[in-house]
Amino acid sequence: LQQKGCVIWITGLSGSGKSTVACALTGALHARGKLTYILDGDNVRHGLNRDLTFKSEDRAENIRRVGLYISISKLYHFFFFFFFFFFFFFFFFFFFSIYHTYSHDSIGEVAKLFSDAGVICIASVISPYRKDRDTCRSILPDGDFIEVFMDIPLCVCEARDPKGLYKLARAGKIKGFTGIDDPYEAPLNSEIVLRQEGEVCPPPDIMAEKVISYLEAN
Ligand code: GGZ
Repeated sequence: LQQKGCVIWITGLSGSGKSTVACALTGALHARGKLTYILDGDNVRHGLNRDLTFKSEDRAENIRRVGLYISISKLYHFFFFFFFFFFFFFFFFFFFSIYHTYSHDSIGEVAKLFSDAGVICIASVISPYRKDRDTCRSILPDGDFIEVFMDIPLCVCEARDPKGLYKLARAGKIKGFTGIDDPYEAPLNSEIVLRQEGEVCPPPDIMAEKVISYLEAN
């Protein structure tokens, strides 16, 4: 079984549905026998990037690390995935413990272990700054970075407000919240734009199918 790895980078405001689409997409890809891995901003920030805040330099570092982490996911042969899988966990925890003590470079060391992995990696991160997204694009071979823009208006995201964060941001209890008092630089040339149709947002599985159609066509 072979598959080619790539990165599906889902960017958009908090509450735009990035994680939901990532889950729907991963389900649809699994149903087609594909191997995927989700890197969700909110989750990564509880682990790998728990030392980072939402200041612009930390957001850049958050994206850089996710991008690095992704660049390691290029296993072209499924067989090798299983081979590296066990070594990954061993080396990941080993290097990651050193990483915390010494420097960011150890992540790059772990990255090497994965450099030939062929996983379809789905990153669902706000990634509000264009230059940070472009940096991630630049470290991958042409065509392997597929940017998906969740083009959902701020007012819709704010009305959803699933975690009540917009409310806190409006009340000044969260500073530097994307879309409120911190910018979101919308992509200019995303491979895929997912948006509302009129007043209605398509269901996540329909959005996921749009991404899959792109993958099949490309
Ligand atoms: C934006 C914030 C903030 C601020 C906490 N600004 O939608 P969520 O709630 O569940 O997931 C968001 C998550 C943002 O993590 P990312 O790694 O995707 O952000 S970035 O790409 O900008 O580094 C959001 C919550 O954390 N959250 N404070 N100030 N989102």
